[in-house]
Amino acid sequence: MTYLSEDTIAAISTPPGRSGIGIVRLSGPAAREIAHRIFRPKTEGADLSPRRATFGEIRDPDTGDLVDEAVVTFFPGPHSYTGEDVVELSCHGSPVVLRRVLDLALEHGARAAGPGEFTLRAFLNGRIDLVQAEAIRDLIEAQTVTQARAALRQMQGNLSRRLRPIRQSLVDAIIQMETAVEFVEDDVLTESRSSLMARLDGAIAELEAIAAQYTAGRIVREGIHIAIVGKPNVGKSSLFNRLLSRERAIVTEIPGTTRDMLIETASIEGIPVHLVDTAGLREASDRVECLGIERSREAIADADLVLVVLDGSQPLDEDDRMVLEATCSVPRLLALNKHDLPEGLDPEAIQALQETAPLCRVSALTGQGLDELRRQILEIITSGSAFQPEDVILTNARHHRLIIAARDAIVQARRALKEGYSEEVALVGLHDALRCLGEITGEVTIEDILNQIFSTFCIGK
Ligand SMILES: Nc1nc2c(ncn2[C@@H]2O[C@H](COP(=O)(O)OP(=O)(O)OP(=O)(O)O)[C@@H](O)[C@H]2O)c(=O)[nH]1
Ligand SMILES: [Mg+2]
Repeated sequence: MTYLSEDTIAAISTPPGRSGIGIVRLSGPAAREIAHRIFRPKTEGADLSPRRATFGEIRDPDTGDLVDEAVVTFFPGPHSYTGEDVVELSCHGSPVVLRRVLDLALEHGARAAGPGEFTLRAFLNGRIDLVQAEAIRDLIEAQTVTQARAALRQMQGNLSRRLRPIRQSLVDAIIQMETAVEFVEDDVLTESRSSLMARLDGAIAELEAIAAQYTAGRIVREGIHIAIVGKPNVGKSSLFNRLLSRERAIVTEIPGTTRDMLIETASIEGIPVHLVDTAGLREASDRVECLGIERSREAIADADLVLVVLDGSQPLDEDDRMVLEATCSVPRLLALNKHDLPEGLDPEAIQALQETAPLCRVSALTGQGLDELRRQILEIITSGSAFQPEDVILTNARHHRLIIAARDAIVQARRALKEGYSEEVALVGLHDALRCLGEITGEVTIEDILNQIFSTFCIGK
């Protein structure tokens, strides 16, 4: 598929702000011509030869003003990022210079690119499918190495490759059934009904296997929220700082130090963990403190996991019991903090606590027990399963929704066949499934089927 865009787009492709190098990118039929107008190679007679870096000057062709010195690379279509002619002008990374170069490109025939438009063109030109386009966005936005790797795997087409045989299998099933509908008298379907069922079962099983990965995939992509809660002064903010490895929150010996919620992201084994430090829970009369406590309760409700902090050097009191009560119905992990001090809880109390949730002894002051705490957090968020972030290919909610919809449609088609409904009913389901899978990668499915039907079957009428 080739999408012929008439206009040439231009944008600054590097982030706003100052840097060593900044890039203005052009894509479209006039990319090279525009570059020629505003850029002169330093070497006499040099030209923008494909995929070669050329050093020279960018000047305003109307006034002759020198704007910057730049290294320019020309990537002729179709073997470029967008599939069109692309020119990259690597300038000095000053926002003023880059804006000026972009303006020159716009004055000489380019149009300002919309968000994602380079990648959109790559998709329209068949350079990448939708999964890969989304993966490029995820890769750029990745906050941990694991996220970046998952995005990279998708960018290289791992999910699309895994879906391809399923789509093919559905297309085969549809062709088999369409033929049966055409030649009712031939009774084609009865013969091959069992092979058809086996095909559908295989597709259902494979889609379920991919969908099952989504829990891990979502964790890798979005991370999890952990609310750190407890009564005042037990060391929540100290633990928050420890897990972040920096002094982010204010810590004092005064109970009620933290008033507002603080959210920061740490990484545990490559999984982004959004930590929420909260105001200590207690019966408070101070208005500001009451508002903070209200937020702490909201944080408990919103969290994927609650880290309940208790002061291990003191016996439990009413406030601790209130905290334990407030978190009894959410996934939680108990941290018995201040383990550097003599233990103040009796063994029965600890035993009783352990029966309600996993418990970890830590010291935010010395860092003791922190590795074990991280390990336990990881175990809870991965539900104890052998979590292999390296294998994750399904991270995107849109893909997950479509895979489930495709699975459901095949299940329905299978039921219709089994219960003896006409083939047309089952065909509707299979076409639905195919459409869902096609939507994931952005491929047009009806054409696929038509092409295949006409190329592989000699109907002869
Ligand atoms: N000995 C010891 N002291 C600690 C430990 N963790 C925190 N503290 C001290 O306990 C006090 C309270 O710590 P914070 O981290 O501010 O406690 P918090 O739970 O955030 O308190 P609020 O924000 O008031 O709810 C400070 O004086 C800390 O230095 C620990 O592991 N051992
Ligand atoms: Mg605090």
